[in-house]
Amino acid sequence: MPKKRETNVTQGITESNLQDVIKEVVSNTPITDVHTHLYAPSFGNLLLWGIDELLTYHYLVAEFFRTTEMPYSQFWALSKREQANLIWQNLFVERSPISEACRGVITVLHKLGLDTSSRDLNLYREWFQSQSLAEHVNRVFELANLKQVVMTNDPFDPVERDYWHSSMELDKRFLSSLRLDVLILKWAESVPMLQAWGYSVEPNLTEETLSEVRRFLSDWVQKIKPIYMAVSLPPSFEFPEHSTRGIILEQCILPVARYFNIPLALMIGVLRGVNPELKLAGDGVGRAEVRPVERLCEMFPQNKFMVTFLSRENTHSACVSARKFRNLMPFGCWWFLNNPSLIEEMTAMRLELLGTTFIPQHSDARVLEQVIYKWAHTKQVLIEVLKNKYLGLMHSGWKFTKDEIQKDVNNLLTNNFWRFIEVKF
Ligand code: HDL
Ligand code: ZN
Repeated sequence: MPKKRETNVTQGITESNLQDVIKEVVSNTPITDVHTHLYAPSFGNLLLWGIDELLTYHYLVAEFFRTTEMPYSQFWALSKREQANLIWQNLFVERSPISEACRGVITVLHKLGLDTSSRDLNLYREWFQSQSLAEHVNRVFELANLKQVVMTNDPFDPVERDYWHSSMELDKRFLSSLRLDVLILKWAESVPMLQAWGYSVEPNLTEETLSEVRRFLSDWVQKIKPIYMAVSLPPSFEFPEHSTRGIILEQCILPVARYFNIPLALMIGVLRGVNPELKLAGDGVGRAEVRPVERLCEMFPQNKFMVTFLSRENTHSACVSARKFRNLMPFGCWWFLNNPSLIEEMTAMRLELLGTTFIPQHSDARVLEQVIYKWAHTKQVLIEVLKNKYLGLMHSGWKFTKDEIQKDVNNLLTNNFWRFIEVKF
């Protein structure tokens, strides 16, 4: 008979203080933000920050155009400040800022200690302009309780490439990832660039070309030391597929990822340019198939796949697939799913099907201060969903400690990711 556990093992966790205990643990657990579009300060203007960048976030641009007949070209011809003024007027003054992207700006201003009741945009501008970037980055990381963020690094971006070829000192809180959308989805555009960089590739995927693409990937893995490689894929993604993307994925990306034991993050379901007039704000979503991901996991058991789908309809089958393959790590509530109502549904579903063995969220932040609201809003939901699960255990007589809650939350907010990075199947 197992020794009866001491009744004081719950260290006084009761139904009435459970929420407070979980709130304290979640609020105080440092986070690894596994996918962002932020850049370390050494990347200069590539790091976007401040109120005008927050207001011209492409999510808000899309919402702005629902409130105006203004021709797209007229808006795009304006300065960022003029665009921000219009967005502030239409979405924050003439209407309550209730959308997730609007409310996020208000959360950021409030958490930074600014008076949101003043609604004085120029006062906010003066405050941001008076900040030193180094101190501001520290303050933002502290407010969001971030340990590290993973950048999205594109070797085909001419501006970013130059930074990687300079002798810049990288802030250790900013980890790199190797983003390969151009290679896999725009092969024809990649060829001349690869040739200019000294890789003897040709449009046909000959053995020589595939070997040179592998050399290119290895060179960049050694140059930027990415924590993972990543590609975004359309809803039509199939695998195996006798196509340029299918062959480059199977013959180049997967072998190099295996050799360096780094995961491949698959971000599936984006329809690029549904409305090109909206530029970055013009992408849409489509329901994808999950079977191709299962085939990848089965055919390449030594590869590690982080996966996030853009369509809500894919969430459940992705959880079931993750139950079948330990080399599949679901992550985040991506983009159009990064809204409290959907974060709640997805996180409850994932906890019920996967326990604490997944990565519940990434911010996808493009502007530095967005990590403040994206994590604050997520943590509010995570606390509520976790409370319900622990309450269910409590009602069945299960005893647990604050340390055990802390271990679970450490796994969810950082350790699952790092264990997946380090594990070798
Ligand atoms: O492809 C991606 O990584 C997406 O996250 C896009 O960058 C998208 O524009 C975005 O910012 N979503 O939040
Ligand atoms: Zn992204």
